[in-house]
Amino acid sequence: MLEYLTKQDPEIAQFIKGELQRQRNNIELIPSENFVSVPVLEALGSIMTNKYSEGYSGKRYYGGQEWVDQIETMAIERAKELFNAEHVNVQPLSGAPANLAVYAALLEPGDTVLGMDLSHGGHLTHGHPVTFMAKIFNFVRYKTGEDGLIDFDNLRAMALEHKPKLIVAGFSAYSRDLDYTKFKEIADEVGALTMADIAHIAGLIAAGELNNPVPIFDVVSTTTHKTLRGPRGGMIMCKKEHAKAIDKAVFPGLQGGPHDHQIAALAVALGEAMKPEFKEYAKQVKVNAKVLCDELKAGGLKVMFGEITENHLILADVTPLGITGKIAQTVLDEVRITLNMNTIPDDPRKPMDPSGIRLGTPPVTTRGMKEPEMKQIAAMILKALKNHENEAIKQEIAKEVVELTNKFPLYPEFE
Ligand code: DSN
Repeated sequence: MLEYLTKQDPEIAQFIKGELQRQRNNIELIPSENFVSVPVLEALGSIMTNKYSEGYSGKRYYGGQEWVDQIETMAIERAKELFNAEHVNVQPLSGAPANLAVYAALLEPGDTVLGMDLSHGGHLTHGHPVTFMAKIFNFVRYKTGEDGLIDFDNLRAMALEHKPKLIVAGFSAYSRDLDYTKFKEIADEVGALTMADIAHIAGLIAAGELNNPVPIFDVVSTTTHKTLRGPRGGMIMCKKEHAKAIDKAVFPGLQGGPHDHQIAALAVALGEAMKPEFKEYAKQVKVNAKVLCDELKAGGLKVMFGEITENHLILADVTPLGITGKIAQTVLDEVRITLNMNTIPDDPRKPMDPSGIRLGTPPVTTRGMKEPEMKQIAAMILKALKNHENEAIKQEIAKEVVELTNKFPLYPEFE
């Protein structure tokens, strides 16, 4: 691996090799991460990075587009088929730019948007006050109820009161599936447009494992690198009537040249997502998450949102164990288990030292791990958290992690 880079720039090569070893020897549980295939890596690291191609297939501002056009068209066609979409734009550079493009396409400055509160599982780009978007648009945020489900009566009351131009459904830390028809009914009642952000769950939707908002909603945005297991990137799917506005918002509204290497890699990943193996993968992601969730709950963590997961992730309060999310993340880093600290709904603690942790199963499932490994991982997590000041026990767990990861080789193609 990295034959030429190692000769020319050994320091950078060494850092990349170090990261490969980290990925191999750690248990990766950050629910927004995954391990792409070697063919996806090949397309991503290809000469497609050299090309400029502002515009869209058949309508570009630069010459020499005969291969770029075919790649972008193929990515679009594959996405249309997978998600049952009328129109697809594969040029957004990632999830946040995709969401900004949707707002730019559908809204005027000052318009009101109803989105899910960040601490209840939403996302920064759905209107958190720290974002630039929140300066441009008037975001109002809805929450989940006591039962962990979205309180649709309250959502409807808020929609009637605030008269949003757009209602956003979607999340980055919510463990339940969504009933998109309910959002749509409320939006229709108040004359609002609908946007779903499926960044976390696109792969599970593509595989038919979760509800699909694409045929129902006006616009659906996503990243391409989470459960969809593609390169880092973004994608917008929409009804034909919004196609022109979305395309214009992405380019020339917000972006310049598309990242053609990224789009080529996305086309490869979408091709993989069409295969029966990917359906099996998505099913196992959910099964694994459920097992992990049940074991952590039995071990004393307070799982949010009705104490269950219906997708790939779990949000859990660790304070019942007498620790904070920050301590949990640090201790688990020490034993080679990687996840992230996270706020819980209406968290009394601050985001840099919150009450919870967020974890999920897409990467470990890609490695081939199944129910027995989830039980073992949950046991290791609980042991580490309950013995967070005991160095000897933490060392034992770190050793067990390496033994487990060695049984599920990652990128054996690379030395
Ligand atoms: N950073 C992504 C996540 O971890 O969920 C969302 O932006």
